[in-house]
Amino acid sequence: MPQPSLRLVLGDQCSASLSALEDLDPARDVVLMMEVRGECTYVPHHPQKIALILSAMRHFARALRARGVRVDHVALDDPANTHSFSGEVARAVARHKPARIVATEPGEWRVRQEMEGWEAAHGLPVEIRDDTRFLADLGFFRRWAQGKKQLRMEFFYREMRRATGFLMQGDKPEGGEWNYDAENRKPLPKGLVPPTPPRFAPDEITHEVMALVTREFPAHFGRLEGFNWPVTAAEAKRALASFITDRLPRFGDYQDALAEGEATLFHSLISTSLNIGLLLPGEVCAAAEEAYRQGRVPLNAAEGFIRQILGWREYVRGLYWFKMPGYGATNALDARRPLPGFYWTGQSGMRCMDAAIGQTRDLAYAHHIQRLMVTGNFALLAGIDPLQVQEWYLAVYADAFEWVELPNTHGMALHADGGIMASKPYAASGAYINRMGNHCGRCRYDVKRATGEGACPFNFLYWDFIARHAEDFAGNPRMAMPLNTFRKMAPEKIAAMRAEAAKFLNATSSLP
Ligand code: FAD
Ligand code: DLZ
Ligand code: SF4
Repeated sequence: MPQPSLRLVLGDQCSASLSALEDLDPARDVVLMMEVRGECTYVPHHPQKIALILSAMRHFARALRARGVRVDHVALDDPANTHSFSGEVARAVARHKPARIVATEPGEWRVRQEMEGWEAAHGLPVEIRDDTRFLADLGFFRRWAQGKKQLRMEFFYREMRRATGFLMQGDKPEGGEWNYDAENRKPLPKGLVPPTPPRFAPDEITHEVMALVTREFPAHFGRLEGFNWPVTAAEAKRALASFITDRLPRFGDYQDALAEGEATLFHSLISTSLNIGLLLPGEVCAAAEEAYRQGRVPLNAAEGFIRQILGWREYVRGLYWFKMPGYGATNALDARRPLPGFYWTGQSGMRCMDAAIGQTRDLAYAHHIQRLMVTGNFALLAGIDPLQVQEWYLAVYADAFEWVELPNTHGMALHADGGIMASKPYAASGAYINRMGNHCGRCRYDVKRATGEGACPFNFLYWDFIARHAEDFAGNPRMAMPLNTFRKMAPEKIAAMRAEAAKFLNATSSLP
């Protein structure tokens, strides 16, 4: 019998078109899938994220076997499991005596490093193939980024529009503009109820995995009941279709809205499916464009949505690999405070924060504005240590993998990269949260006050942040407005807000 190729499929690689499966010979090769504790605990992942990955892996293994492929699937509760990728590859090499190992590049630097050690460890060729499930290969990003001082997503996105032809009329953008964001900043009007997303009832495999996760990871933050993520490509396609019909038409309008009791608004909820390979970005963009061309959705919605995938998603992935290793290690704003305990309890007393954290606990999901302008903004203003914030975001969201989580947290939310990703920090006072949502009306804090009894913490923390970094941002034209306002403020008012901020921040260390 000829020696097999050992083909690896990691938990976020559940795609039939995976490069590691190209040229697979079912009569000879073995696909290795490894459920390992190390990947479940290197940060304490939300139970829904672990269940999603394990269930998707088991469903994918079943689909491969149905095609006649030999799958060696190591279960989490297999007593012989070594619980690391390297340990399981070593055991599989001993079992199958392969001629070579074939993998697709992983989504995290640390795993890539691990893979690169296997050739020497086993005396076998290890072929690490490109991840072709993205629309831009890493060389395309590198060529675009090389030599540029600033790496702005908007310009990368235009290159991607030209390269792929999405929403183009010849060499011009559809409708004459590249970006319709000016139309996309509406709060949710009273009486408009967003449609309920579809339900994906757990099947036998998912139930089994949920029981396993409950048993194995009882202390991890997050609720498992109510698990509702697609775990197969067929389910993910249904999720996409329902989004395109029910929510995409208004996606653009309410993309930046925040609303009490509305966890998902008009968002797509497809990041988990994209990130573990149940959907491909090309099919998602094509579906949105088709709906626009058929007159089912307006251009501001189709463009705004396609930009998230073709622009932001591809851009952060390129940026991650372009800047690693070391991207996450900078701390440009010298933020040193520990992460307050209320990021885990959802009991800060700030209604906007507790809503975002509470739904994160229940759903392993928060939409972009909650992640960026509520929990991210708070961490930025309060000067929380980027490493601790990064770990939190990586642990608590079902869609979190370092290639996408790190640039969003470190670069976009915390400005800890010194402005590589964003030309100015996404810092905002309570006025922004009040304008975009309806949390403030029912909050114990007063969004109109910046000092004194009941003052909104986002207000005094905002001005404390500006005061701390006035020098750092002095040369940044995009910060001229807040800096001018700050310079015109009475020194006593600044002193009062800063004292309030210090008192509040010191108290947060003693909160749960
Ligand atoms: P929608 O709002 O419907 O957007 C559609 C799709 O566009 C998303 O599914 C996603 O694939 C893509 N997208 C949108 N914004 C971004 C972005 N900034 N970067 C990359 N892709 C984007 N996204 C993740 O997938 N994983 C993460 O770990 C993650 N961490 C984040 C951390 C912070 C601090 C911030 C500010 C953003 C983070 N994002 C992350 C980006 C974004 O918030 C999520 O992709 C989005 O909320 C997922 O929900 P959705 O599928 O309903 O998205
Ligand atoms: C996130 C995750 C978890 C929780 N568990 C597994 C697992 O048991 N087996 C596996 O192959 N992958 C898992 N993953 C996804 C990996 O962490 C992911 O493939 C790497 O971080 C690279 O992106
Ligand atoms: Fe958040 Fe301040 Fe509004 Fe309360 S008043 S919900 S803390 S912004």
